[in-house]
Amino acid sequence: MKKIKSICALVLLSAGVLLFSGCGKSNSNSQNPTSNGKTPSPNPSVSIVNMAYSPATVYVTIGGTVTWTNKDGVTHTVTDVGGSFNSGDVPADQTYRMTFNKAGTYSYHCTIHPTMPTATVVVGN
Ligand SMILES: [Cu+2]
Repeated sequence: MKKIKSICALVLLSAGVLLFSGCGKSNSNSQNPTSNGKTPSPNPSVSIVNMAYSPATVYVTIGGTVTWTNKDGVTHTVTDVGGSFNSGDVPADQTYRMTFNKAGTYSYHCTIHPTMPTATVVVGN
């Protein structure tokens, strides 16, 4: 009788562990929908070079700061398409910093050069 009880306990325990690990998996997916497998950094950098933002997508933690450095010989801007931020003119060799306190995906572009590809900041922990 004692043996049967302990086997039952073992079976219940294993079922519990299986259920728990299953939950953990789906939780981590839903809690981290923005990073797409990328680890967000608290202080990622973007170069503006050859008329493009590189990398085209950066992943930043909530409360983190992105630094853009203009490595082209001409002035660019870092301008959110949705209007959340705008660097104004960033001349050659100058930097622009923006701190992101709200999770989300921000598309930005250069208002001086409409042909430059739009780039993205993904904010999430
Ligand atoms: Cu530009």
